[in-house]
This record gives sequence, structure tokens and C-alpha cells, in this order.
Amino acid sequence: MIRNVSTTPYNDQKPGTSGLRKKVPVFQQPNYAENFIQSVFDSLEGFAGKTLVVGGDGRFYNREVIQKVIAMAVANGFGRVVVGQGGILSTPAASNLIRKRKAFGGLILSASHNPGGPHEDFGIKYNAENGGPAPEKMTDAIYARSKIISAYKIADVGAVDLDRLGTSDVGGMKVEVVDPVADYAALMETLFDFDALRTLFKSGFRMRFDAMHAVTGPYAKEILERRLGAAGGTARNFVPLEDFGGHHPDPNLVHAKELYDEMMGPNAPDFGAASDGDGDRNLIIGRGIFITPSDSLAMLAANAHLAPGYKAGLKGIARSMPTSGAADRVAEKLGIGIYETPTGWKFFGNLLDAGMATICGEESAGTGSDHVREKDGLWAVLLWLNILAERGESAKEIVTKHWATYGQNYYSRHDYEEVETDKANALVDALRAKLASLPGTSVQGMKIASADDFAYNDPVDGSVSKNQGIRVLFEGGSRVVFRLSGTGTSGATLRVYIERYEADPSRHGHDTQAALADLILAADDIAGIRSHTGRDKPTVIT
Ligand code: VG1
Ligand code: CO
Repeated sequence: MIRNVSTTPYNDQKPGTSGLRKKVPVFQQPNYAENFIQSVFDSLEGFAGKTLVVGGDGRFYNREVIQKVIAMAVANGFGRVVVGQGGILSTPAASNLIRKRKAFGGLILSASHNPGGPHEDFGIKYNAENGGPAPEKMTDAIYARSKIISAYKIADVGAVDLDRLGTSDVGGMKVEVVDPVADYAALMETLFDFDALRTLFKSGFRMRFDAMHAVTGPYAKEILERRLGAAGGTARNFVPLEDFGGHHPDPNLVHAKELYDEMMGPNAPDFGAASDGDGDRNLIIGRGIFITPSDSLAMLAANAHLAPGYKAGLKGIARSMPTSGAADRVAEKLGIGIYETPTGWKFFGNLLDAGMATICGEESAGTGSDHVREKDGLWAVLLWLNILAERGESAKEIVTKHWATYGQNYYSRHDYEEVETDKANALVDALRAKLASLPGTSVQGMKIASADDFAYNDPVDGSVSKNQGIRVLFEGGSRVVFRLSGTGTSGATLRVYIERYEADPSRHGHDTQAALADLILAADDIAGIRSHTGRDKPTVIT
């Protein structure tokens, strides 16, 4: 039986950088999830009889919302729902399934790197038929709908068994429970030289992969250990837990500190990596060397032709604006296009669809290619492995040579988390107000060349996205960038991105914070971080 349930709108269902993210108790309010799901369906046209992919990172509340999605998909007229077994699908695996099954779209349930559990975070994101996150005009439409929604449709179909593989009939619609790993692993086999990787592991190459008790555990076990023959125990924390073991599944130097310490230790493995809650991020650490995500993007782009899937070369590279310019130098050398987009993977979709970019990346540990329309943690790890196997050098050698060829972009991000929203907004407003007066002035002995609020003109569809981060450029190419996070769920998070280019090899590989010290001071002088927020240091430095 299909019911039309009346509801009243919530006023806070505006999708952020990557979907709607809220605390679990917010999502558990009466009709909260239903309102948002119906607002998504109401903003779409022509899905009758078509396929919807659904799955999530396994966090608390995942299964409940999947049941709601299935019951509402029946009532709204979808023909089929494809769902990962146990409700599990990594974000890149969901993107792949949408594309492979020619689905109408998909709902991905995740709050990514944010913690999970009854009092932590949950999220819902809609991805379109290209497998990529809904573009801004779609998320704007969803938000607009959510503010006036008065009813949603749901079918009384009872709970579907998400653990048994196979197809069943649910209220006249097909529900197909699929192995979450199989199609993804098959895709990876088409891109990388699995024989060469097997030989690498056979020769004694040691690796550590920290799945952080999040979604990539089953993927890493299957691909690294079963298919590639990496030693048992290569994948660590590989059982997905509803609360990620109480940790933040955020692969950075703070939350993956154990991995970092091991990689810097005396008996370090050859290669270390980690992924986040929903499997789209990657942390890369060679023996004795951390590789910043911005550098990793540049190095992957420079060497991608060594992997079978990219041997024809790259069409172009795209990076988010705050990401360092290291990839720009690679693009220049390769003679291909480089595109600078706002933060968030949704801005890469058009460039990938149009064949303008092959590899994309963000400073926040996101890298991916045109094989799907999401960033992809394990993909980045496998591409690194393929490059290491082909070059026969250590990660550290590859990094050192890369810097010698292109120069080093010293880079760091300072996050001030859970700042009171009013104070964060006041900081940004004050900064905007003085942007025009900054050029020509000096801070910490460095002259400001230009300052603006980044706006993006999409070269494919002509759409314009304004206010995407304030950037202050110094003479000589150094810069600081300020923006507020669009994924947090409590208060505001101020992100400060700091970058300096260094051409001289004798100055490469030094301590990053020391190399950026004057710019860090300048950032505070310019934005008044201490005076506005009352903080004297960042919460997280990556
Ligand atoms: C952050 C990152 C951004 C990334 C986004 C989603 O957004 O900075 O680069 O695309 O998270 O990643 P923000 O607005 O908080 O800075 V994920 O792995 O959370 O889906
Ligand atoms: Co993520």
C-alpha cells in the first residue's frame, strides 16, 4: 500500500560541499530523512521505471535510511533499486555502479570523514546518472523544494533483507542486493597492471593500508590481499564499524597518526596508505616521507602513463582552488589543460564528462580520474603502487626527483574547528570588506600582489559559482587562502591554506611548518584569526 504522508518542512536541509550532513539525532527527527529524500525525488524528472543505486559507508543509521529509501522508491515509481550487501557501498563504488548499470542516479549515505555513532554524523547525497555528485543547480533545487514540501510518498513494504544477495520483488519494484566489491574490483583490474603488482608483492614489498574501520576494509582485503597477494595483515582496521571504533575516519596526520609513526619508524614498510569513512579519500606515506595530497596529485599525473589505463596520456588536470599549484607545473610540462575549480567534487563532473580533464584532485586527500565521477581512495593507492612497480624506485626517490624537476610547493592547511558561527562569519565579512585595499601593502615583509574572492565560471555549462574562498597572493607566488567548511555539523570550521613555491633543490624536503612560518603569521595579520576566534592555534594541521 502506498501512503501519501503529510509533513512540514525543515528549514535546514541545504546540501553543503558534499550532500546534507547533520548529527544523527537531527536525522532521526520525525520525517527528517523522508522530507529530504522526497525533495530529491521531487527535483528529478523521468525516473519512472528506472534504476536507483543506494548504499552507504556503514555508519550508524545507514540501514534504517536504506529501508526508507527503498520504501519511498517503490512509492515514487522507480523500477529497480540496486543496493550494496549489508547496505555497504563506498562512494567511488556507488559512482561506478550508477554508470555501469546505467542507473537514473543514486543516493549515497555518508558523512565521509566525520565521526559516526548515535550522537555523531550522518549524511545523504544524490548523484546523477553520470555517477557524479549533483551539480549546484540540482542541490539548489532540492533545497528549495525542502522548504515547501508538504507530503512524501512511502510504500508499506516491510524491511528488505539487505544481507542476502539476489533480486526480489518489493511492492512491484525490483530490489537487487549486490556484492559491493565485485564491480569495483573488476574496474580496477582494467586500469592497473595487476600482474606487475603481484610480482611487486611477491618480491617482498611491504605495505600497510589503514581502513580506519570504515568502508574500504572489504575492498582492501579483496584487492590488496586476495587478488594482489599482499601479506595477510596488510589491511588494518578492515572491519567496518558503525562508529568507526570511536575514531574520526579521516586519513590525515592527526587521525592516522599510528600509520604515520609506523611509516617514520625504523622498520617501516615500503608504502603506507589510508582511506576515509566512505572510501573516496587517500593518505599516502612512503617509507620515511609523507606525501601531501597536492604533491600526490602532481606526481600521479606526471607518472600516470605508466599504468595501462592511462598509457595514452592525460587530457587535462583539474584541481580545486585551494590545492597547491604543483599539478599546474606538470600540466605545463605535458602541454595539457589545467583547470582550477571550487572545493567539492561536484565541480569536476562537467570537465570529466566533456573529456577536458582525466585526473582531478583536492588538497583534502581526494584524487580521482575519469574512471568514475567521484574521488577514489583505493584507486589512488593502486596507481601509486603501479608507478612504484614500474619505476622500481622508492616513494622517497620518486618524490625527491619530482621536486628536483618541478620545484617543491610547500603546503599546509590549518583548520580551526567548532568556532562559533557568528565569529567565523564576522571574520570572513571583515576580510571581504578589506580585500580591495590589500594589494600593494606588505605583511611580514611580503608584498601582496592581489586579493580576491574566488568565483568559478564553468567552461562547459557557463554556470557561475561565487564566494568560493578568499585568496591573497604575494609577489613571488606564495599565497594564503581562507574559506569556511561546508561539511561540518557543529559551529563553523575555518580553513586556512598556506602555500610557498621553492625552486631550489637544496631547500627541498625541509620542515613544512618552518618553511611556511612567515606566511602563517601573515595569515593571522590579514584575517585577525586570533582576535576574531579567540584561538591561538589551529585544531588540526595537515
Ligand atoms: C571538505 C574538503 C573538500 C571535499 C569535501 C568532501 O569540504 O575540504 O575538498 O571535497 O570535504 O569530501 P569542506 O567544505 O569541509 O572544506 V568527503 O571525503 O567529506 O566526501
Ligand atoms: Co569521503
